[in-house]
Formats: sequence, structure tokens, C-alpha cells
Amino acid sequence: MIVDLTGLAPDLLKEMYRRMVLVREFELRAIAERRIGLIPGFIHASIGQEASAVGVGMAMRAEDVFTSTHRGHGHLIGKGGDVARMMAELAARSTGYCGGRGGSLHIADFALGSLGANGIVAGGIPIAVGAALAFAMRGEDRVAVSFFGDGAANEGAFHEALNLAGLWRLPVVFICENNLYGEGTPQHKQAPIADLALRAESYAFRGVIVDGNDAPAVYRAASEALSQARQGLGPTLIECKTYRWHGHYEGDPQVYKPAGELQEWQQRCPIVRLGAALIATNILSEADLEAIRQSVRAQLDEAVAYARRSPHPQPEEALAGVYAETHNGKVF
Ligand SMILES: Cc1ncc(C[n+]2csc(CCOP(=O)(O)OP(=O)(O)O)c2C)c(N)n1
Ligand SMILES: [Mg+2]
Repeated sequence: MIVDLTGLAPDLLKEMYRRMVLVREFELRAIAERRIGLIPGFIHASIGQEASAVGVGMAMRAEDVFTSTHRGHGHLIGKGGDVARMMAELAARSTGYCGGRGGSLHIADFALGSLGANGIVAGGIPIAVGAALAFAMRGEDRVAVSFFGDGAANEGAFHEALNLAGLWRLPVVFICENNLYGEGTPQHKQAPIADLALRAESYAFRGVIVDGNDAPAVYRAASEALSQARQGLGPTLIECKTYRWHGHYEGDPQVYKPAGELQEWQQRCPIVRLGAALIATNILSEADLEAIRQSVRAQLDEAVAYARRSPHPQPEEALAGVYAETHNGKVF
């Protein structure tokens, strides 16, 4: 399947390829490090879905913000996240993005524009709409993006958030990563329609379907949606058709996937497809691609070493960053 590179600058395409490799290798390394005890807690890998995260991340401007999900490593790396601070966070170290208190599911970095990963399915969608409302009210030239899955599109929060975004024509772009499953439930058993982009119509804005394994196609669709949002033309829902190669979480036996389905989707690997197009257009050679893979692996060796040598947060710091109060004013 051909990936069309028309109109995209070679430097942008090279960086797109590098970030996708970084997402893939980050997750493979995190999975390996979890097996040998560096990382506690769950890992939800987005392997196979790198094109949607990176295509959108690269289309955003630095001042744009996004909300993410439990499957959010790619979203962060797509916008330029620091893999050393990510690895440290996964390893529960104080040098991590959240001081080692949140782990994979809760990474946030306002400086980068990440308003947070979220363990609550669809929880990030109204947050992005709230950010978009703030941008509109303050007259700021910024757009909010929300990443979520096909399962999230069946939650009440999705509909409520899209309704207000449509009504107030807010500068927000909804990215539905339809990977065909919500946990172990296939998409066709969760919703009566296969094309979730159709739902935008009920809220009076544009719904677009894109090949979610084609990073340049995602980049173009996201760029157009971001530009429309900036011009005050309202939201867009982009549905990226993709597939998660791994289980819902690492360790999921995946008994619910039909035989051959994974192999079929692996033929459409977003990284292989972009790499092949870069070679076919003489932008990069096979040796260049290999050099990118090697430099990414070296970067991840550093990230793991950084996490290993960083301290765990101390028990006496446990209340830092906690804002809930009791009735008598004591902070817990
Ligand atoms: C409100 C809520 N309901 C249920 C869950 C349990 N849960 C975690 S992930 C998930 C599936 C989400 O599927 P989807 O939105 O398609 O995202 P994907 O995992 O495929 O990336 C569910 C049901 C949850 N975390 N939050
Ligand atoms: Mg899903």
C-alpha cells in the first residue's frame, strides 16, 4: 500500500519516521524492562498505531495542547516528549514527568502541551473541550486536540463534549484511534456503526476517515483540521483506522483476536510503509533507516540508564502535589 509523500518536506518526513521508530522502540524497551523488574504497573502498548500519534503530534504547533489516554506513549513522543523523563516516570523515579508518582497512565507536561494521559476512558475529551473554550474566550490562537479510542466514542462524555464543541464551534480536534478493540470487545460488538467519524454530523461539524497507518495522510488531515480550528471554523473529528498489535495490556492473552488478523495488519506496518516510501523517493537509503534505528536505540539505552540511576520519591514527599482537603482544612 503506497504512502503518498507529495507536498511534504524531506526534513519533516525524516523526523516523522524517527519519531515513529522512537515510539515503537520506547515501548518495546519498556516492555522488556518491565519483565526484568525496572517498571511496576501496567503498560498499554500502542505498537502498530504509531502513525496516528506522530502524524497528529507533528501537525500541532508548540502552543497547542492535547489530552491523551491509557495508551499514550506515542501521543507524548509525537509532540516531542522526552523519553528519559518518560522512562523514569514508568520506573517510578523522582526524575520522571510526574516525579514518579503517576506512571504510564498519568503522564502530564503542561510545558509540552500535554494536559495529561488519563486512566478514565473518554476522560480526556471534555478536558480538551474545556481547554478549547478557554482559548476561545481569551482569544488565543491555540487549538486543543483530544486522542481517544473507539471504545471511548461510546461513552457519554464523548457525546457531551462533542455536542458543546459543535454548538460553540470551539478550536478542538478530536482524534479517534479506532484500533478495532476496546479491551477484549471487537468494535462491531460495541457500536452499531463501523465508521465513528459519522458521529460528527450529529454535532454539526466535519468527520473525516483516514488510513491510521499512513503517517503523511494523518499529518495532512490533522493539519487541515488544526488550520480550520484556528480560523474559527470549529471542530473536526478524525477517525484513524488502525490496529493494536499487542494485547490491551502487556500480559493480555488476546484470545479474542481471530487467527491471521494480526499478520494481516502487520503487512500494513506504518513504519515499514513510510520507510519504503522514503527509499522509493530517494529521500533516505536503507542504510539511513538503519542509522535512525541505531541512534534511537542508543537514546533509549541512555533513557533506561537515567531511570536506573534516579532515586525513587521519598515517603515524606507523598503529599506534595495533593490538593484535596478535609472539612477541617487538613490537606491529605
Ligand atoms: C470510564 C471507564 N470505563 C472502563 C474502563 C476500563 N477500560 C480501560 S481501557 C478500556 C478500553 C478502551 O478502549 P478504547 O477506547 O478503544 O481504547 P484502546 O484501549 O483500544 O486504546 C476499558 C473499558 C476505564 N478505565 N474507564
Ligand atoms: Mg480501541
